[in-house]
Amino acid sequence: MGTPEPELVAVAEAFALPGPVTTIAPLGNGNVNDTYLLEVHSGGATARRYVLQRLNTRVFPQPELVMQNMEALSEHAEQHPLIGQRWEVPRLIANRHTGRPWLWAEGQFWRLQSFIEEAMTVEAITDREQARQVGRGLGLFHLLISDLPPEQLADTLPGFHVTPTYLAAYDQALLCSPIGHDDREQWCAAFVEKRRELAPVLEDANKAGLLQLRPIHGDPKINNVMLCAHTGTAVSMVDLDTVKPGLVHYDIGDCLRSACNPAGEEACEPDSVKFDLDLCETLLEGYLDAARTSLSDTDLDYIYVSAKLISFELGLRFLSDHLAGNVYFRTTHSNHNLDRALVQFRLTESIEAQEEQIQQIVAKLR
Ligand code: GN1
Ligand code: MG
Repeated sequence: MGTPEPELVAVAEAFALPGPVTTIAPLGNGNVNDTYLLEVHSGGATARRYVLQRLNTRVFPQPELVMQNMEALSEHAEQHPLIGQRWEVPRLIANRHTGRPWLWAEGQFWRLQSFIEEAMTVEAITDREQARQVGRGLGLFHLLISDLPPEQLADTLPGFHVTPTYLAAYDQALLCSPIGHDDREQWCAAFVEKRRELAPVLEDANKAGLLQLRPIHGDPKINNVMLCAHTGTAVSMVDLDTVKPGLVHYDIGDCLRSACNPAGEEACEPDSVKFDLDLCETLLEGYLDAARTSLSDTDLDYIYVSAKLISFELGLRFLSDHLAGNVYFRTTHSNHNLDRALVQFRLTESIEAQEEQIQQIVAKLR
């Protein structure tokens, strides 16, 4: 590995590190923030590792609020540990000048967190046991935050996972950039038109008092669950930017749509996208083993529709961003967001086609 970029080193060394930075390398493949893994020489035989992130302030215009939520979560986790199992919450490292866990430098917002050691993430599930652990990880996380008082959590991203707001944003995008002659755009637009009534299903259930707001993770996709490198058990959930009050169904749905699509979000061939029932069953077993006590029977009634809804919602978000000129999600090639929208809509179709089987799985786990 070459010499780490001096600008990044200067940013990292503004935080209270135990020694000099030796390496910095890009980490993961987030669509919003920039993430780096850094190694620090602390005098011992092994280097200490940290995660440095530049927050996307176009997405999170008030990044201090994001950090405030993360501090509230860390304090809460310290006071309510998950006794008897390995579970870690990334530690926030203080800015050595201000004492706060962030740095503003040249208009950019940075934070540094401890790296969860001896753990790994997967981009696609390779066996059912992993699905169980991904579900169990989300269940444990929900258990951990279930008694975190919602008033301690700011709304860092208003409208995030309120599906009707994405439909409104899509309509807005259409006004500025109408669908043209592109077959794939036309297919997506027709797909959305047929499902307008799906968008408010969870919000309506909340308004009717059937579902309640509580703290959620907001982005529990498969690679945000860390698995122990030795035993494969879930040991942490990372990417805590979107922890805020919401409907747990958006989390359960998001975890299912991400983990039960073995072709992945970036599948090149939309025909390869399929919602896998075995993975769904095992993931829900793992989730409910950990979190069943925090769910009502009505909550369970909404599991099927939440998987379908969040796949539709993410497809809608990708499609809107495609129409708006790719201003939100990072893209690497032209039509990238259109490709991603197609994958999520194909996944939505696959979930719809298997409604009966998914409902049977939920019924069996009640
Ligand atoms: C974004 O940046 P990343 O990859 O953690 C997005 C999620 C989407 C996800 C899809 C704040 O998450 O909502 O589900 O992409 N995060 C935000 O890959 O919009
Ligand atoms: Mg995220």
